Amino acid sequence: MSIDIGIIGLAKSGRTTTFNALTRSEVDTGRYTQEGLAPHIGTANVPEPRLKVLADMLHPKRVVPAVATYIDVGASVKGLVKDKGIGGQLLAQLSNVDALINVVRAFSDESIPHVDGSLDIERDIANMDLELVFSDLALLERRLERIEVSLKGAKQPERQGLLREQEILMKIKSELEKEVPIRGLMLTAEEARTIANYQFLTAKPLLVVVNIGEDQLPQAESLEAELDSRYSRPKCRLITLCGKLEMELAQLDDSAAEALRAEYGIKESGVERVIKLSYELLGLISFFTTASAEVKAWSIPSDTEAVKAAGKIHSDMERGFIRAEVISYDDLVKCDSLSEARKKGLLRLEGKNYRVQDGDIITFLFNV
Ligand SMILES: Nc1nc2c(ncn2[C@@H]2O[C@H](COP(=O)(O)OP(=O)(O)O)[C@@H](O)[C@H]2O)c(=O)[nH]1
Ligand SMILES: [Mg+2]
Repeated sequence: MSIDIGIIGLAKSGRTTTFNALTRSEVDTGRYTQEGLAPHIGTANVPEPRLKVLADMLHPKRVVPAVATYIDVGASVKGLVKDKGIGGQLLAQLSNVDALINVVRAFSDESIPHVDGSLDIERDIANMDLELVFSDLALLERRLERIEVSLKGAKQPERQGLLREQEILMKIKSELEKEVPIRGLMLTAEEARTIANYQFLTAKPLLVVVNIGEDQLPQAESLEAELDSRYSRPKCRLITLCGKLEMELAQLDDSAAEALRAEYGIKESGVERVIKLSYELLGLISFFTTASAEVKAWSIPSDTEAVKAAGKIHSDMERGFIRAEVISYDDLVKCDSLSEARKKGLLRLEGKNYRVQDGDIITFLFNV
């Protein structure tokens, strides 16, 4: 089960271009995608420099990075609620993702008119935020209506539960009406549990990708800093990315890409930054396994219990979990090999409830 990230944005903002860059795909860009068409789905390796260090030390047959899945839903999210279009397929696709990327156009190109007539980054960001709020409000209202109906025939204790849910939803509704996204609310555990099933769009972490043109590259950093400071909000980040150039870079092999990046004076791969930021927003950490001559990276939410981490690899491992043999990345690197670490007694045995730490190298012991 990988992490799914949905790409939204206005038409012609560069969603498919960004998707291609992230997933090294070669989907046609510049085509008007119609509602109802299948989304583009692709995966990207999660950048993890420690994986290479481990591979150099352990000489595995295979090195397997964690992957993130990106979904370019295609159809414009604008007017989702009005046309009821979002009610169907688009909302279904979006409600299942773990985080959203909103691609906002900053590049200018007269041959590609902006769908709203003019370039305005902040307007586009605000409009999308509003669309997501509208979508959640529509969902909330439908649920509230159903609660009303159920309440008519409900007896205790079902009645009690419905009233409590109604109360929580009303509270969230009043915040949404003030245009406060759910991700910005401090929810109690009970409130969070109640709304978890609805997959509200404004509850998902949001990464705003400002798609700049090649000519804007020299200002990329200052533009990002300026917009980010004005747009800083909980569980939201903003980044500038030259989608078109990153898409070209993604089609090259690593050394050619590096050379071209140097030519443009780009220090770090923009695509890698996007993937890393989405991971940070989701609060994910990495752990590693080294079984079967494979070094593998896995991503899990921080504070995950060992038994759940095992389940990420295989449900049998979760069910038959006995213990985990764990060493931290730093300890292993100091020892230079697992056998040396074992000699020094640095491998710990941990139980089901051990909270996996970022960088742990783990061998799960289980029986089925
Ligand atoms: N000049 C320029 N054109 C771009 C850039 N990013 C995307 N485009 C172009 O904008 C058009 C729409 O891009 P596309 O990714 O298909 O947008 P989508 O409708 O949001 O999926 C295509 O012709 C792209 O080549 C950019 O950074 N600079
Ligand atoms: Mg597209």
